[in-house]
Amino acid sequence: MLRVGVVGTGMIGQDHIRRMTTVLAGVEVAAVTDVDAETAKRVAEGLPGAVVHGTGEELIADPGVDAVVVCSWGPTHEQYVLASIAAGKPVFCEKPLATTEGACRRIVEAEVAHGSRLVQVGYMRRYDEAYRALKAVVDSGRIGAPLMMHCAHRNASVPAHYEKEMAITDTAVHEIDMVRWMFGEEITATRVLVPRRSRNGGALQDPLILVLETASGAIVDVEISVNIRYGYDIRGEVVGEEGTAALGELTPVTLRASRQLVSPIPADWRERFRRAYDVELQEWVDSIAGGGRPVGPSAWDGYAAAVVSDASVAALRGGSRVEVTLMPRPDLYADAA
Ligand code: NAD
Ligand code: ISE
Repeated sequence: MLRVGVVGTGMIGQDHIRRMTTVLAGVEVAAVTDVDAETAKRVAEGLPGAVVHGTGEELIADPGVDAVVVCSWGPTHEQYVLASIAAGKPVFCEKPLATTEGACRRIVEAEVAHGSRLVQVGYMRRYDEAYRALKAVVDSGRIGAPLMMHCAHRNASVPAHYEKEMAITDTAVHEIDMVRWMFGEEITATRVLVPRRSRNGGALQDPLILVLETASGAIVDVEISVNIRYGYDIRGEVVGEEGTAALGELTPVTLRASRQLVSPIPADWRERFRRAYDVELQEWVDSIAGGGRPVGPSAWDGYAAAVVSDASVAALRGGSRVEVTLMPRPDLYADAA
């Protein structure tokens, strides 16, 4: 049984604890911590035998913790991932790996110095049935060479602590990672278009459109809306030389009544990606059980997404096209996307 310690017991921390304790096999939650000690204590009440630690560092050092799941705010990820690597413990870090290129680079360098993979990043779209089916079509060649992709990432609302640039660093990073994986190549340049502001977005610049260029010359547009009100809506359509392929509508039932066609829309990411998170974490547990290495999205993937994210923030601030340059990829990540 893999004994996991969870750092950060907010929304996704609690959701991952629920799945590790009631859905997945071969894993138990042995320890939790949160800067909000009351939240950690309350969450631990539902976890018989789990220890509540005062800090993430104490949790990581606990000999009763075999592996770490980091679910705290993005800017705090670096310290916990670096501490896990220093302790030689596998660490699943929710996205983004860290919020800046520099922080991700330090993580990559620490893992390379360690000499084997310990880090996996929570880019769960790679585990989603619809995204996997879309990639299978693209890889099959059935629509010819991919030329463009149109994406929309719409949140009904976002928490009060969500700041302007998080539309890129916390939300669009999902598409940034997905595009690298879907197209099997790096993103080489980015621009950000700024439409008229939604009155639902308060001080946020909402919506935004990212325009990403890939190494082969494909162009991907990504609409980011974070106060769309009507639900959580994730879209993607790849345009190829011979056809197009799009993420399917995921609803299990559509209702025709009263002269209307009705199908439900997920409330948020927990509902839309429920199964993807299950598969992602079960595969992570299975990969590291018995001393194995993680095989999912790596620190390199987290680094590459952060470089594009930083470039997009610069493009948003400066209003121009920004080129993306990655450092040479270390051999440790030779099989990365
Ligand atoms: P949240 O605010 O609900 O929870 C974060 C928790 O971390 C809070 O309880 C907070 O007190 C705690 N925290 C903050 N700083 C800390 C620190 N230094 N040490 C320990 N705990 C600390 O936020 P959330 O929505 O659960 O997001 C958490 C992370 O998960 C973010 O990185 C976010 O991007 C990511 N996330 C990923 C997905 C996904 O689809 N993969 C979905 C939601 C959130
Ligand atoms: C959140 O952190 C997530 O990762 C969700 O998947 C995303 O839709 C949301 O915009 C982020 O804030």
